[in-house]
Amino acid sequence: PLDPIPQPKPLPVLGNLPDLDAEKGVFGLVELAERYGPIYRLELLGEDMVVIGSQELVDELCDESRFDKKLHRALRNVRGFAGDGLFTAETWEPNWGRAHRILMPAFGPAALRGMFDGMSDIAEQLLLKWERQGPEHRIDVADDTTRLTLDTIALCSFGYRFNSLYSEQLHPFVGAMVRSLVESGERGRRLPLQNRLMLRTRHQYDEDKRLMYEVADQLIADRRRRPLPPGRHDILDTMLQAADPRTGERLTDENVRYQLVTFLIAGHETTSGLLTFTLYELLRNPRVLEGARAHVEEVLGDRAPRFEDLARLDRLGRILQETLRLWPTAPAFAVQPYEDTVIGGRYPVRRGQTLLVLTPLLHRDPAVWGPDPEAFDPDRFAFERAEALPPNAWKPFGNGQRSCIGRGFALQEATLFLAMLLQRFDLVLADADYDLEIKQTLTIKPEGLHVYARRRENVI
Ligand code: MNH
Repeated sequence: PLDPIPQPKPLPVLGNLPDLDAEKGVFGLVELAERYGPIYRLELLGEDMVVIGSQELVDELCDESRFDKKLHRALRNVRGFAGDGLFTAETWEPNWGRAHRILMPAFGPAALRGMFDGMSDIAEQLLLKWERQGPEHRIDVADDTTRLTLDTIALCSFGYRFNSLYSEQLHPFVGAMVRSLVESGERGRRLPLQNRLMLRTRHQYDEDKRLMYEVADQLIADRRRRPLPPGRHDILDTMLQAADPRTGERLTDENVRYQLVTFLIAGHETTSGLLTFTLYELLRNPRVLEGARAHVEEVLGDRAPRFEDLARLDRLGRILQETLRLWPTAPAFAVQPYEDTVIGGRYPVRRGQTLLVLTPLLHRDPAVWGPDPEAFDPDRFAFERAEALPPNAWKPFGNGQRSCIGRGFALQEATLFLAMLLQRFDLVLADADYDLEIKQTLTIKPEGLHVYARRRENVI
């Protein structure tokens, strides 16, 4: 017995566009689930999409023998500038497998250890800046963590210093990237004719793309001119030199350019969002904050963190996990069936159809997270409780072979920064009545969160 997938009644041409509150973005989709349930269908400007957000259904979709990543419309638009880089390549494209095999080890445990010093270097820059600005300076958290994560990914993977923490203006790459991401989202909400008529917007988009490629090509040219000293390696090196262990082939220069743009984008937007949401939650949950501080004091005392300490800072790890549960900064990913099939035992779906896993909804499934899924409780990830979670209940990094290559990198960077921050500063919310406001591009990030950082009395 098959059931149709619930769907709001579509209008001609516009389909379900009017059903969605565009202002609310991905949380508009979460709201629709209150009316239509954890699986519902939407037709949005020709894209037929099934939105899914229960653990039971998502667990089925995570079966890689039946489902592959889908480049949904927003990702196809990102592909307009990220080309066939890892994030926006189809799984069947030879360049995906090639880059996947070449780059996976470059983000493995051994490589992450080698990046520790670079991460400390940039974290130190930001904390020093906060110290020097003094306790009365309003810190724009999202802005400063964006500088932190952009500089960190560029230094650790390409040996390049954007020096964002030493300049008033963010590097032009960031502006170009944010505008392009916003535009690739908006394009998906406009009719094709509208898109063609918006000449100024198209011109800006082309300009931004040109600028991002210029930055990437410059990094490649610089490295060719000045190779790293013998015995040293980084990700850029691996991209330019390593051969695919399966085929012996190397990445083309064009593909390396796309990978650079991809890593710069994927490598900082999400992590700065994670750090901003984490500070937001810590400030709202003083007991968790105090617990975290005590934990850092116990593990580190007043000395600078070392690589070996990271594994022992497990409470910080759980705080990050819980933050990613409520605020998964890359808030959706899509899969498609290899063949026409039935999901949940009763809903027919077609080969190639977009099945959008809505992570903020999945992460609030009451069957998994209990009657109060909104409560911020890092102990949900304490050992025994984490063991008891059903499979695929927590997916902030996507699924399987197409999951995030930078997961270890992001968590290491965030843990280190958080530890150093808690060691040195007491944070105070600058606006006691701050209401969470979320800014969305492809990612989500709190907007307008300001804090004061007051130096604590210790030697570090
Ligand atoms: Mn990341 C894929 C989330 C940090 C580079 N990342 C994904 C996906 C999610 C994701 C979700 C899967 C997307 C999809 O299925 O369409 N990523 C995150 C989050 C953080 C993050 C929540 C930080 C927090 N990502 C990073 C960092 C890097 C990075 C840091 C780079 C260093 N991510 C990638 C790349 C992919 C990806 C590259 C694509 C991997 C592939 O498909 O082969």
